[in-house]
Amino acid sequence: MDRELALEIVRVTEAAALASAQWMGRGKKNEADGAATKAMRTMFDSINMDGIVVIGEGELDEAPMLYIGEKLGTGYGPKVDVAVDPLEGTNIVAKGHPNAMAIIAVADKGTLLHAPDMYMEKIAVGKNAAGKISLDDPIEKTIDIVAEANNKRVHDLTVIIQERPRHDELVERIRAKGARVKFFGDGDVAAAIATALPQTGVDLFIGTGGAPEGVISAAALKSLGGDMQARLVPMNEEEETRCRQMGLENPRQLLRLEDLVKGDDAIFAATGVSSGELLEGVTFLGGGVAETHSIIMRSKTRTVRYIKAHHHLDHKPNLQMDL
Ligand code: VTB
Ligand code: MG
Ligand code: MG
Repeated sequence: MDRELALEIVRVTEAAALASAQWMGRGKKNEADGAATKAMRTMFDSINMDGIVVIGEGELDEAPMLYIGEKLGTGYGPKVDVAVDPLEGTNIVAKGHPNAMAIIAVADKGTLLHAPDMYMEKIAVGKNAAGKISLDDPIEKTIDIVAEANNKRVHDLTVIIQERPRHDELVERIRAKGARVKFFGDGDVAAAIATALPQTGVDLFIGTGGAPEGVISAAALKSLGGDMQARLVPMNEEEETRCRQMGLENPRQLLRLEDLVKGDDAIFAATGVSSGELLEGVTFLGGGVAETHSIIMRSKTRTVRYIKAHHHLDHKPNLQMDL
């Protein structure tokens, strides 16, 4: 992949964030999601790459844009797999809550796991604990390993987990072990990434969330030197069949970071829609100007860039709101 691609990709997440932020607080999650998807789709057309969506907004028959299998880019340039979540946190935006982002991961063709839209168990840590964790370990053992790796007392360890009844037992065990639990409502990509950024104070991410978000998080963790493991959780026969159709012979196999994102050339870009763990959201500054905050990283060089941009919305006809 060309290194310029990373900076091109951030223009796409910026556009999606700007479009969906205009729907913040209006109680309309589908409109917020639709605006992000449309803006992302439009911007992709101008990028020199020969891309194919491997994680997207669904299949052709259910999603008009950014569906799995859709070709993206001009067709010239690097052959890449593209994973998108145009708006990670549609409910968040509808309600004006924190932590929504527009996200893309791009990697060499054939290197991103093709994950169906279903649940996935996940665990993520930063670089100190990389290579030391296993999803198969009991949570108590994992906490000891991460505490030692991060040179903290168990008492000071922060485990980030999505607030859902399915995690009740896990939460009880984490607290009984003596660690601290930080809940989030939606948006587990930001939560997984937080473990690899020491300034967040988050040490361990664990729990069951979306499989697409899992693969996207893995691209970021690879760039940050962190680690992640996962396991798909098929809920019925249909989901099992879908896993097999996507090339996973054993749908319940343990997926290591290398199984989620192969090789060492993945790009991750995200722009904040509402402020959260990782990024500030879109701010409308007045005078038709909006500020965005993005993060872009590439696993090959491990460079992490934060980009703050001012956009003059009246000069961007694509981003006018269709209210
Ligand atoms: C997660 C999270 C998403 O869905 O994947 C989660 O990253 C899955 O769990 O932001 P639920 O079905 O319980 O929500 C979201 O919260 C929403 O897409
Ligand atoms: Mg989404
Ligand atoms: Mg999502």
